[in-house]
Amino acid sequence: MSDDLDLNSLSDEDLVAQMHDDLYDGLKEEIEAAVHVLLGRKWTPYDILTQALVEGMRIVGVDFRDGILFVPEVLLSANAMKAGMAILRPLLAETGAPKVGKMIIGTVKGDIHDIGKNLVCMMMEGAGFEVINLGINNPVENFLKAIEEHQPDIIGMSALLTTTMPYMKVVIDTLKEKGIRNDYVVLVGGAPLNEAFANAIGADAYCRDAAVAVETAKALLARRQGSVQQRATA
Ligand code: B1M
Repeated sequence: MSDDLDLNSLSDEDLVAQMHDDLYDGLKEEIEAAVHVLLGRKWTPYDILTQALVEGMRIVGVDFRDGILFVPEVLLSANAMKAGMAILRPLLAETGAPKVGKMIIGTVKGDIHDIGKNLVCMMMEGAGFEVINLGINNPVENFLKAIEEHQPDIIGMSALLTTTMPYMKVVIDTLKEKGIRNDYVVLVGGAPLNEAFANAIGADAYCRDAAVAVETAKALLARRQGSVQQRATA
């Protein structure tokens, strides 16, 4: 972005296009400023997140795939994205709703992608879940430790690489070996996954995006609570 560009003078449409460019160029401060401008224009945090930030990152992803952008550039984009998300996080979490359940979530071993997972955390918090974010590159031991410490309702796993997604099965198989698999709802997500993969590894559901993760978590918890009540009254 040129130094003398006044973000306030841009229409919403041009500002969002400018944000896509700034995200592409990894301009953290410009992204932060633009997020504030859109908030000032009464955009919802969710619309800013999806239309400006996630869409901008999608464009980055296409050029990364096509060899036009490289890791150092994409890292700058990721930092700019995270800076925008940091402003929106408390706003999305500000629902004041009673906690509807607890989730631990982490990116699995060997994988350091965390933007999508962090987005899931934000949306789940916004929907009233308590979320314990285990970060990136988590071996099964980290999941087990967090389960013991936090007693969650839901275990979430994220993987963005075809080489790391099989590790999700290692985690689920370990839960099975310990006889605790059915004590939790297990949700998985990440760009290379699909429903068939989630079924094959024994997860409860594949979540295409953060909004689906929220809907799925609510639906599966409600079903689980329903069956517990049914057992209690039978
Ligand atoms: Co990476 N990378 N990357 N990368 N990177 C991908 C994933 C890739 C598809 C790019 C490409 O080639 N087109 C490709 C994977 C190919 C494959 O495996 N088939 C790839 C590669 C190859 C690599 C490296 C190997 C590159 C290299 O070193 N040569 C390397 C691996 C490092 C490692 O993990 N060991 C690498 C590194 C990096 C960076 C560090 C530079 C950076 C990550 C920075 C960070 O995350 N802090 C990076 C990025 C940014 C990407 C792309 C461009 C964008 C990912 C992203 O943030 N998307 C990505 C291309 C792409 O995906 N199109 C790519 C935006 C985000 C909002 O979407 O993560 O899909 P997403 O999350 C969504 C859903 O998937 C879902 O909800 C989210 C929100 O709606 N979801 C969940 C995700 N997790 C969930 C968990 C749930 C539920 C839903 O639990 C319940």
